[in-house]
Parts: sequence; C-alpha cells; structure tokens
Amino acid sequence: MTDHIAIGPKDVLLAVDIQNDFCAGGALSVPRGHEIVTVLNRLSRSFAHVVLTQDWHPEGHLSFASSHPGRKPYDTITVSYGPQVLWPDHCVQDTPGAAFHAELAIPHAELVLRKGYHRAIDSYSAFRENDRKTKTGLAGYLRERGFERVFLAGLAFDFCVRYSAEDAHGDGFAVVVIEDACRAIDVGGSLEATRESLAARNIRRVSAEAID
Ligand code: VGL
Ligand code: ZN
Repeated sequence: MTDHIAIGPKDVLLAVDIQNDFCAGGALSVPRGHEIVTVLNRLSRSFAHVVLTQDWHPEGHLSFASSHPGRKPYDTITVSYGPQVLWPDHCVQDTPGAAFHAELAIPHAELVLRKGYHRAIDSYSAFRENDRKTKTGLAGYLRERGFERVFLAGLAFDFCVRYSAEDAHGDGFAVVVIEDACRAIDVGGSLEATRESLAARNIRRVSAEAID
C-alpha cells in the first residue's frame, strides 16, 4: 500500500498517447491498452490540470518499418541519432488511428501536445525527441504554468511513458508514474529495462488507488 497522495495546484497529470492505434484493434496495439481508459477518466478528476499527448507521425515516418525495405516491425536499426525500434505504421496524422480513444473523457485537459511530427526523428518522450536534442517545448510550458510535479499514466509504459518520466525528472520536475494506469509493449526486454531505469533514477511509482 502506498500512502495517499494529495493532489494540489502545482501538480499536473500527463496522460500519454491514449490513441486508437495503441488500443485493441489498433495498428500498434499495446496488450490490454484499452483497460486504462476508464482508469484515466477517473484519475483525471483528481487533477485540476491535465495535459494529453498525441503521437502524430507524417506518412513515411522514419520509425515505420515500411520506410525501410527489407525490415520488419520490431526490428532495431541504427539511424543518425542511434538505435531506433521500427514499428508498424501507426498514429498517422489526422487518421482514425491517431485519434484519442472514443471513451477517453477528460474534457478539462488544458493542452494537447503532439509529438513525432518530424519525419526523420522519432519522439517517445513528450519533452525531447529521440535525437535527445530537439525539444518539444513542454518543459517550458509546464514551468511557465508554475507546475512542479508531473504525474504520468498512459501508453506505452516502456516507451513514451518511460522517456517522458525520465526527461521530466531530468528537467527538474518531481515525477510520479502511476504504474497500474499504464500498459507496456514489452519488446526486447523493454519492460524490465524500464523498471530498472526508473528505479535507478529514484522515480516514484505508485498505484492509482494512492490518488483516488
Ligand atoms: C509509442 C512506440 C512508437 C508510445 C509511440 O506511445 O509508447 N511507442 N510510438
Ligand atoms: Zn510513434
């Protein structure tokens, strides 16, 4: 049991990539990904401030296996900025797969932060693209709004949630990952690597019941 966490005006919930393509029947469906939708709807009511992220790729994006003849989804290749996992085509801009899950109900979300729109750079993190240099502007936005603590939930735990949490931590925010409000892809040991990496950074992980 985690102690109860009181949510205040300097806290923000970052709800990561709760989009059709990551849910059942989607192009890159995360096992049991849809299960978190109702959890997020409920959790979000505890927060005055919520930011949604949306994976938002142009056609022919570098992270798509289809852009690399001879490669298959879930292969890892080396690109200019280092290793990159290749994915099925997913979250193509303005397609139904890129839309938020129809049952996601967070009307008071204040910002929708799109990411992954540079054709030659993937962006797991909502703060910094996979070249680790290109910033999305989110840290500046959150600071300017006076937020000090970022709670994360969503899809996928071992990619976009992980790297967003680590970058928020690196940018000086207090960070809390609501682990049972996330689901993982788990490719090539990524789930275990995520647990280890969050633990190594002392990033706090809690269950949703600590907040409800
Ligand atoms: C994600 C793989 C590719 C995610 C996005 O939201 O975790 N994973 N694009
Ligand atoms: Zn993506």
